[in-house]
Amino acid sequence: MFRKKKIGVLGAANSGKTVLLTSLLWHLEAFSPEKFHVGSGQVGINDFEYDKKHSLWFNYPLHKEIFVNQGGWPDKTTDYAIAKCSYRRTDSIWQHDMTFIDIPGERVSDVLIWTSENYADWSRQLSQFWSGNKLIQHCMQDFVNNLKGIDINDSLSESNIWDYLVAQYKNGLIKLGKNYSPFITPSTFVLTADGKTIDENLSGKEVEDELLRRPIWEKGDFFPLPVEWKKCKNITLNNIYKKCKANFKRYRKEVLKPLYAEIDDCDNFLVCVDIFNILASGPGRFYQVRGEVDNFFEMIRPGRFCRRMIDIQKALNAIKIGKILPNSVQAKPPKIAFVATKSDMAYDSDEKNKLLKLLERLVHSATNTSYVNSSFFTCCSGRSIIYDYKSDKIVFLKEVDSDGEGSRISEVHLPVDKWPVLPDGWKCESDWNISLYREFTRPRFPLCPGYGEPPEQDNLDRLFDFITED
Ligand SMILES: Nc1nc2c(ncn2[C@@H]2O[C@H](COP(=O)(O)OP(=O)(O)OP(=O)(O)O)[C@@H](O)[C@H]2O)c(=O)[nH]1
Ligand SMILES: [Mg+2]
Repeated sequence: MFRKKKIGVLGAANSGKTVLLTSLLWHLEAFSPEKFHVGSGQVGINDFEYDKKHSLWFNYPLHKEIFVNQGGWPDKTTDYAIAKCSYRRTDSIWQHDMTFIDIPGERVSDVLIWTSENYADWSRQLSQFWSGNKLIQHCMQDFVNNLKGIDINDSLSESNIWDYLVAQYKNGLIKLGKNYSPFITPSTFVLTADGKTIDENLSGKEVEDELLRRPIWEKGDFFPLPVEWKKCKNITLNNIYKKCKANFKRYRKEVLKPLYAEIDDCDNFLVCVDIFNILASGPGRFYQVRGEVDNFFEMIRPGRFCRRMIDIQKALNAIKIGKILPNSVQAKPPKIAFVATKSDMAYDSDEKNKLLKLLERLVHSATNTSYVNSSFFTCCSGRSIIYDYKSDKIVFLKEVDSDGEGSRISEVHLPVDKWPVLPDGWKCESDWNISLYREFTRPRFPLCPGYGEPPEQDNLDRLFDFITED
């Protein structure tokens, strides 16, 4: 007898999804009641098994090995991956079968392509989104102006106009990237369908040149266009519209469908948000994450039929009949755990409270429905800093030297007043000083507790309880 659940792990690139999933699986596998409290704290986890049969299985053993043998973090995710495991709990007779879906964060920016009704709807919604924020609008302004300024009586050929618009759209996306707002869609511009990212060793100008050389999507570029182009009498504009529309449809089917079909099929979701990175990036990133959460919420909001079922279930629960129905026929709203990741960087309980408030305020508009069961968490999946109360210093590891025989790592003790303090709320655009938060985004090493032991976690166990319990 078993219970099954499928959980989508979502969030922007670098938000901490893969580390969270790796740490969670590891704590289940090497379960220790002192390090991972399940349920009341008395519950044990046994018989953990990891299933590698799926062709796109999540390479948990490799991620773990990087922690253990290299003292590093897992690699960036370049394609979606499926983590299937089973275990038993000492407080239950069931075998629990859990499936987690890890995705490359870049694809989250494509949620609007997936959720919009068609190409025209996507074009309309995307330009609406751009106009909602000054910075984003500024980045895309040249592209938008050039669309309006295209002279249909000009002698430019269709392919000239096409190339011109592709270049303009790419320039806009590059500007977004430069302004820390990677709302880059179609996302294949920065992470190709076969998983190629931009070479990390390239510098600013080289990255830009490399991006300008790349297509938006290898199989056919597309970008949003005004719906008037569809109906207009000019055959050139009409053809360009048709071409974008056809490529949009194909992109949905070939790039997004496999991944989003998995997400559509999930019971519950973890949405990872890196608040530290948003603070260090500024308003563009803030609006991007909020926009993506809103779009994603629209996607998982139960349809009208399911909402009615949930209402019936709630009425039955109110008269205490609902709970005696078999689990399989109970209609439940999907659960969403919004997670402020990397919470070790909020070094004490006051900072952690602020972190939670920032998360709640960021996603507030999306969570305002009783058809979704949402909850908020701060979580550390792999500690990389410690606050030493005695010396009032922040301690972390730093790579100091590479002498050909491997690198040496030393400890840094930073006075706590040199560590950024979280704000009490989100700043308006003019008061937002990103330089105050730069320290948060410096790469750091995980502090491995002991050879082969799972990384030190905080709240990952509470998160596990929420997302897996019925
Ligand atoms: N301090 C700290 N850093 C973390 C923690 N989790 C992740 N990180 C850092 O965040 C980086 C990105 O984490 P990943 O889990 O790879 O991010 P991701 O969301 O899977 O990113 P993509 O694969 O690009 O979508 C890691 O390389 C670490 O540097 C944490 O709990 N604490
Ligand atoms: Mg990842």
